[in-house]
Amino acid sequence: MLIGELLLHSLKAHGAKEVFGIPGDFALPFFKVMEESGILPLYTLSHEPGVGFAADAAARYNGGIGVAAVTYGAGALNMVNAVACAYSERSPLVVISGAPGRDESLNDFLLHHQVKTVDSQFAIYREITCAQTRLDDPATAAMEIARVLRECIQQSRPVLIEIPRDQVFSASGEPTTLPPTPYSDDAVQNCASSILERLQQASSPMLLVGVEIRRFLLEDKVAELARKLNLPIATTFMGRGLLVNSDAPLAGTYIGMAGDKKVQELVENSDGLLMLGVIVSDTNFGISAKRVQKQHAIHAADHDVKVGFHVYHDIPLSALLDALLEQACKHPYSTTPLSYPKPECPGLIHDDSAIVPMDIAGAVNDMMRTHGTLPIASDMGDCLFTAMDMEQTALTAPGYYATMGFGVPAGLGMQASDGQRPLILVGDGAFQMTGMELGNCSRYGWDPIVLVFNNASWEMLHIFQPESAFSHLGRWDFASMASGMGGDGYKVQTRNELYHALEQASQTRGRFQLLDIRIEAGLLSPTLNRFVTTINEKRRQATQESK
Ligand code: S1T
Ligand code: MG
Repeated sequence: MLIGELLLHSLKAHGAKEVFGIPGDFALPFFKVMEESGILPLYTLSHEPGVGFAADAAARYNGGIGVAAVTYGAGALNMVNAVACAYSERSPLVVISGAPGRDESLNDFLLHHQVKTVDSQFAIYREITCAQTRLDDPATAAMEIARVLRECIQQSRPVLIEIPRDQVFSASGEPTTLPPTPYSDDAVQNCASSILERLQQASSPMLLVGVEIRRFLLEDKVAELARKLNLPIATTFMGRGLLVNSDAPLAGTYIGMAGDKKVQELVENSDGLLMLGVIVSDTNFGISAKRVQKQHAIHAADHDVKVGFHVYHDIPLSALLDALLEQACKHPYSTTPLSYPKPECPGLIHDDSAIVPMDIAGAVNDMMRTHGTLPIASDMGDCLFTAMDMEQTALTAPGYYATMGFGVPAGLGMQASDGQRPLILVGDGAFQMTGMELGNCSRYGWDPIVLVFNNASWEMLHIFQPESAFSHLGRWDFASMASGMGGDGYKVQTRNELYHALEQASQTRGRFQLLDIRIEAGLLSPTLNRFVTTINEKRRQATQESK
């Protein structure tokens, strides 16, 4: 088997369903193998950040690995931000990069796309991937690929595989997979029993869950644990959309002071809070990390479990859940089943008023109630905070790393990976970054519904520093751009227009539908409003304390 084919078969054996990419001369041979072998479908996009975001979102959405194939230097380095996002938000993204041929890199000529040395790209990627390899030896290629892909899956983080252009057609071994890294079952059992003991002693125990439970395909087990122990569950901001299709007692989304008051009280007053797969960060906790009662919190994430002052290392989350489920049967828990009513999701008032962000949530809720739920891909910006008032559905968003430019390509990645039409939420600033990727929809038959929150502003910056004029973006006519890119555009200025455009968009299949929703600058969603108030209050307190 050729190294190029070996790589594709290995990716497929590890769960990859497709490849997103942009070729270059260092990657042409590998792209030739991809196209001609048909082992995995290839979707080319327009700009490498979009390639990275699409592959990352496909992985997040399906709970498998995502693959981004790019050229050496200009390609791979153009994707650094997207890979960094995947690293920090624990998404298993495989980056395949072309590379100079083995012999080319030995002579003294500088090669195009080379930064400092031939290895500069590899060194840069070391910081944003959990494992790396260069396939420059056909004899070890199969094992090297297996080693790196195992790390990608186990750590749920990006990896880099460089394939020198003169090695793609070398003969190599057969694809292989490696068994999971061993761990101590005694440590897992011991950890599980001390967690259960703490939960049992607590008067108000509960679960707070984050993205790792999706990354490691553990949603069903978490739901079962919650039912067995009769514990309420809240998700984090990043984890919103988890467990929506389960019968677990979901209390809502925890975003500290920025979120629902009842959920906030439940989480912050819990004296036995089991956090599973949660990224503890400022955005994720609505700047309330300290409010979660640390001495009572049990935190399992990134292969570590903190129980009080004790830390267990090398505990895979899936093994921990198995042990918890097994031992939970022996513990007596209350049997009155908990249930939380689904929060009332507001609808849209139909009149000729100008639009505020909350109206968009209302219109989406009505649309989903009429036409069925769609998975959501959201960018960073008020669109993501507005999504907190939308019906709970699968949601993919950079809630922690907070990069812009994610939403549009993420939606395309989701539709490529399972065919379902997504709803894309994006601000005008973020649309300016990667919105052009929509031009690729017609080639592949993708037809997302795209809601552009067009407030003519980098509003999330403007609210923190209103005196600066540089946040005013001017009003772009995104609706008119749509037809040039093969979609349909709607300029939407009133609630009635919003309703009609969304109806029309829902009923039109086969072309992307873009609603250019005009919002007066300065109008925020209720969640972002609370988020900003909380941050400003914190800053004010910090300045007073330092005086
Ligand atoms: N560049 C990138 C790639 N990501 C970022 N998050 C930023 C810059 C900083 C930044 C924000 S929020 C924001 C910027 C520029 C403005 C977003 O504007 P828009 O998309 O129009 O949304 P909205 O008007 O709703 O704010 C981060 C979070 O600091
Ligand atoms: Mg904006």
